[in-house]
Amino acid sequence: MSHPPFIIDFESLPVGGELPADVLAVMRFGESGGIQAAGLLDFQTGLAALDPAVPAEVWRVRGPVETGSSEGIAWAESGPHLFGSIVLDETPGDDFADFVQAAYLRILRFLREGRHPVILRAWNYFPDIHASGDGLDRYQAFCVGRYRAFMEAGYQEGFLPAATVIGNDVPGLRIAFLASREPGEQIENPRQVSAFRYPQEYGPQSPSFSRATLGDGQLFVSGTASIVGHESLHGGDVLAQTDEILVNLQAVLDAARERAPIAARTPADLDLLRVYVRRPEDADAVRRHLAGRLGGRPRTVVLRGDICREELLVEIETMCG
Ligand code: 3EB
Repeated sequence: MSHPPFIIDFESLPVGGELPADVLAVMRFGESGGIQAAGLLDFQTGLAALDPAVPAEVWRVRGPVETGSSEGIAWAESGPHLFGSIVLDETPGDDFADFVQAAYLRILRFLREGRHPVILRAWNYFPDIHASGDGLDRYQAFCVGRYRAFMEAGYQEGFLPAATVIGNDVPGLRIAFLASREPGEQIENPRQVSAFRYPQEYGPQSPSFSRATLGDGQLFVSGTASIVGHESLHGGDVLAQTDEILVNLQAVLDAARERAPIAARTPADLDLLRVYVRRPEDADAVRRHLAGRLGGRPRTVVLRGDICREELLVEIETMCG
């Protein structure tokens, strides 16, 4: 495989400062969650980093980076990749499905007009994910809006991005995405029902994401939870859920390695894990558990976030070359 396109580090860049010229993306952790307070390319996740506090994930590239903003979307592009983000304030009374649909249509239209028309990977963060309105919780409404936008933009079931949807504790809908020139290859997990085929008991519109995408030699693995088939397992037991997730990550790596020469054979070979825990007090135990199972290799950031089903206490995502 060619050299990795991204060099990702946990760094503390000064907030509000000019970003170094080789930075493609910054995912800033912490609950300040300003509306792009630290500059357009500095994506504020609004998620607190726990055990220990990691200030930010910084993605650097080798080639030149061109940056700009249009229609509220901040973007940076380099070679085959465009990293973009948008933070939108909700107005009380907004229909959340409509709000999400409009946000995604804005992104998809922007991409269609440029050189990187396809989303490989998306991160979606917003507050009150379990709150209900009109019989749907906000995650279910999110799935309705996202689906409508994807269908309107011509995304088919076999070309869905890898994704994460996590609840945070700050206002605003925050979407970050990595787009590419060519569609990625969608990878599903044979242990899990594809999310876009989930039965209706989880919501009227099944979630439009793939378990992973392969694009430009990289594997982008979606937020992965303790779900087998379509059911949540090990309710209440965060460490058993963590172990089930490791089995799911192994299954996704196995499926991806049938299609491309991914370097990581097992989760222990991964370089970077992003872990979301519902309860801050679980952070330390989950981190120690992962270190025990995986050894010291994967650098791990543990973030406080709500996973989209209430019984799920932990979710893990990764990417690798
Ligand atoms: C799951 O597997 C857990 O709706 O985009 C994980 C990653 C989850 C992405 C999404 C949802 C999404 O169903 C939840």
